[in-house]
Amino acid sequence: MLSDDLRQTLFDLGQQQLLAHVDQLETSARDRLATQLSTIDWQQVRAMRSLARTDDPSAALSVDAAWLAAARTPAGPRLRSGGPSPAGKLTPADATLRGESLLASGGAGAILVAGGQASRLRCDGPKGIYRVGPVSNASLFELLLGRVRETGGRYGHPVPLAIMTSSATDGPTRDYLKEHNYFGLSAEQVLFFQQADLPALAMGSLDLLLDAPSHVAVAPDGHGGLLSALVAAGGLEWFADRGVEHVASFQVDNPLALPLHPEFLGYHLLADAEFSTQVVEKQEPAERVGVVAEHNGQHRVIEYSDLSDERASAVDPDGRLHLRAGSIAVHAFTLGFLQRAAAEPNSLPLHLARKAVPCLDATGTLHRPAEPNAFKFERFIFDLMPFAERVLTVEIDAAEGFAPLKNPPGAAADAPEHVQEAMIAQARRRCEEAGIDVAEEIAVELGPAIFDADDVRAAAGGRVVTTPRVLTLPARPAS
Ligand code: UD2
Repeated sequence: MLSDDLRQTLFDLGQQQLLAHVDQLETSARDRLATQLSTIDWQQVRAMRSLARTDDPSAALSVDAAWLAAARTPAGPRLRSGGPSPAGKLTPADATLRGESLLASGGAGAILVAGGQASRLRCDGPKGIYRVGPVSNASLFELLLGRVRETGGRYGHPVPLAIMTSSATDGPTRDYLKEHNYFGLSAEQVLFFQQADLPALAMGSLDLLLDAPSHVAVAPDGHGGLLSALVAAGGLEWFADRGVEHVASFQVDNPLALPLHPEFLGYHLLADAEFSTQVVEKQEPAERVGVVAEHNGQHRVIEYSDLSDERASAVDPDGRLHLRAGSIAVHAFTLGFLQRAAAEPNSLPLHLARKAVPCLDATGTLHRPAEPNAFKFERFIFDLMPFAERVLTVEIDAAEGFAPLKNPPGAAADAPEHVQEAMIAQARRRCEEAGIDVAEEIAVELGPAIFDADDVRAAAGGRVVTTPRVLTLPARPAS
């Protein structure tokens, strides 16, 4: 039922076009539309319209030009080499010990950001069900959940995992993971929570759009939506009840992600950081990763689309990019920081992007525009950085921890074949380090239980690998 209040709100905002087809709808469709309209935060829509009126992509940044001009790449330790941090020089051995004891005590949890669909890969459904294992043909979910499971097994304590879905991926993700028994995680170890949607606004009129007679065109509210969605689902208490004090978040599109790497977690602990983040050295100005920048003790991620060409291409005297700490969206937070940030009303500003959004015209015909016709709005979790007391960047080797799957087969970059090459190359390096010969052109893949050279040797079961193999060990039971 469309309430009088709702009709009045639509009238006040000049949005009666959303009811253009309501008289032709069956009761159930009309109810669906009424329910969707009643969940829209109209106060927020007003704020979105003001932001869109400025049409300034950097409006959300609230970084003044002087800050950005003075900003530099923060110094931080590098995985396997140690280095500087707010706590002084850190060694890999110290960090690893600290991280291992956190994992062994059950103090670490994880958040998998999986609200995205596989549409850019030209597939239906959640991105996490896309199969990318070069030998195993395992899906992203299987690879990533397998690693969480085995990390728990290795350190003797299951790692609680919260999985963020969106309206488009929630049902299929739950069904898929249930059908596969959560890839060996226990059902109690997994919490699903769904991020919110935000309506798109037509460029020009700033009106909301319908993409069906009974449905307003909406899109997920960005990975920054994880904070409010996690709070709404009781996720902070869920982690706290399980003894978690630090959570690491990672994206479903990166099968090499190392959110629970003990050395990473150890640096985070030793630096007493509230927010730690993994970075890879950005080599080319055009690479599509945000950069972590620091000035006057404040850290921020500047998204690639918000960085001017001039600033993105500035180089240091040694020829490296001046802003080169490429953000790969693997973060560690203290639970206390997330609790504090959740109480801060404006901690996550809206960013806007121009997108081509399918919509109905006045006659009710669906159009699929080729060019951007609307603004979409998102929040970015890394915007919490300026609120953290201590931020640490930990540099990792991209070949070891970053192989994002963004584009369909055949694309120039970040396509499944590139991800598979990266996984095979990593497995071949691990074999070489363990003294195992892998025949030329043979594809090998590391199973989720392979952590070190001893594991590689045990899994290989000999000195030479001559046929394509997934190097596996029997699953370790989490105690
Ligand atoms: C993101 C980062 C970029 C870099 C890159 C690394 C942002 C804004 N940009 O770029 O700086 O770190 O990733 O791969 O973070 N997702 C959701 N809900 C949403 C939006 C995204 O769950 O509302 C998930 C999505 O499933 C995917 C991930 O977040 O796994 C990244 O999303 P994307 O592919 O849109 O981000 P991209 O490549 O523009």
